[in-house]
Amino acid sequence: MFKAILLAALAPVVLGATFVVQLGLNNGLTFTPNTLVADIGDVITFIDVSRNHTSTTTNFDGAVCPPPDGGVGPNGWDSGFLSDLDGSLPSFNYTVVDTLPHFASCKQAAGAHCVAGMVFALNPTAEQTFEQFQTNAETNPIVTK
Ligand SMILES: *[C@@H]1O[C@H](CO)[C@@H](O)[C@H](O)[C@H]1NC(C)=O
Ligand SMILES: *[C@@H]1O[C@H](CO)[C@@H](O)[C@H](O)[C@H]1NC(C)=O
Ligand SMILES: [Cu+2]
Repeated sequence: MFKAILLAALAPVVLGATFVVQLGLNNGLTFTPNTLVADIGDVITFIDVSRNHTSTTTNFDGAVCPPPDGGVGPNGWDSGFLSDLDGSLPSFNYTVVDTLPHFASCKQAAGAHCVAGMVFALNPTAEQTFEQFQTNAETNPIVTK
C-alpha cells in the first residue's frame, strides 16, 4: 500500500524530460539553444562550456540587465557563477515548476554579457517572444548603484 503510493508520487518526476543548455558555446556570449518549451517536472541542465557565466532569471522588459542575484521570481532561478576557466564544465539543474514564461540572462561583467544579448527564454509566448526579450536586453540602459 505505502509502496504503491510512493511510486505513484514519484512517477511524474521520473517521466520528466531532460534538456541541456550550453552557456558560452564556441566561446560566445550565448545560450544554446536560446529557447526551450518545457513541462512541469522537466529538468534543464545549464552547463558552462567556456569562460565564467550565469543563468539567472530577469525581467522581460524594464530592468533587464544585469539580472539580480537570486533571479526574478516567482519560480525563477540563479545558477550563480559557473566558471569553466579551469575546464571543469560546471552545471546547474533547474526543475521546471510551472509553464509560465521565464527569461534569463548572465550576470557577468555587471550586465555587459546581458546587454551583449546573452539571453534565454523558457516557454516564451506570442506576446513575450525571445526576439523581443533579446532586443529589450540589448537596448537596456544599465542603472548602476
Ligand atoms: C567568475 O566571475 C565572478 C564575477 O565576476 C567572480 O567573482 C568569480 O571570481 C569568477 N570566477 C573565477 C573562477 O574566476
Ligand atoms: C545536473 O544533472 C546532471 C545529469 O543528471 C548531472 O550530471 C550533474 O552533475 C548535475 N549538476 C549538478 C550541479 O547537480
Ligand atoms: Cu556571461
